[in-house]
Amino acid sequence: MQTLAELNANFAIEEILRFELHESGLIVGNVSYPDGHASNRRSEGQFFVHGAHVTHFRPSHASEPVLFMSSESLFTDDKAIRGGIPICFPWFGPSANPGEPAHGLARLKDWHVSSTSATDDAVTIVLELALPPFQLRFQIRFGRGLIAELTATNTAGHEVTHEVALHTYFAVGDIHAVSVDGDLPGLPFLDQLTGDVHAASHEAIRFSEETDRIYSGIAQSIQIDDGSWKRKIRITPSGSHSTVVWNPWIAKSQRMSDFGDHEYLGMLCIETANVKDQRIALSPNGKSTVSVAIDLLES
Ligand code: TA6
Repeated sequence: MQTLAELNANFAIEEILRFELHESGLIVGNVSYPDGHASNRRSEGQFFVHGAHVTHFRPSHASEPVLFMSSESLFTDDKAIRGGIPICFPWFGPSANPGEPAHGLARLKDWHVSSTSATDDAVTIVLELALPPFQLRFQIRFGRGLIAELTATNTAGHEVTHEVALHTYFAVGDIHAVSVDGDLPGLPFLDQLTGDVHAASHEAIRFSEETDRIYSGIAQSIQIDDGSWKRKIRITPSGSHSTVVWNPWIAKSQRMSDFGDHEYLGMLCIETANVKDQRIALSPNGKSTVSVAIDLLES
């Protein structure tokens, strides 16, 4: 594992990107642009080496962060961070093998920082992880928008399959005043709570109870309309044939020890994924890339 000194010696960018020790002892990369930076595309960002986990993104024109982070999140080697963008790989949901963690292993591993760079428009960080039989490469681009891109390569000598989800937690002012529109309402979905498959509703998605849905099909553009904070977030997936929509609501929030009982009011997960029937099969040396671009629209 790379030490803090090695990371700062090899990958820090003066005044823009610095690696620090989080109070938990985990290593975190903090991204900001100096005041007065020539570009108005500056943004704040944060990611952990643990899980290659993006935990903060706030473009300069935003008064609130775009990503949600639970105030109860644990920051330990054996747990996933609760919020930001957990990387679910190589399986989604519970494992078929007892004793294995939900949502795969990638979000529980320490990744290797392999490159960092900055232009006037953005700061880009690349992290990698060997997770046999896969090699993973995760690229984070903090600019006026945020782009997260995961590439999986099959390093086995035979075909392998995997599921993947960029399990993004979005911060909202009040879930009761949120609607989700764009391509999702035009797709059928599996209700994970009942097992029922529903035809496309063709109506904006609203929230009044625990919601856990897997939309099947290609969604080119998804929009969160936050009536409370009076802002819109545009989500542009790529390489994704599934989209998961989740809000735990009251009872599940109370059952989650790393999530505040009332935090369901201020968050919503829209996850760019390939899961269940949309799992990915890779031939030897085959690659698959899934990415999501997140933009806070000018209100
Ligand atoms: O993406 C929705 C979901 O699968 C929910 O069923 C819920 O379990 C959520 O993920 C969080 O999972 P986690 O393992 O991060 O607590």
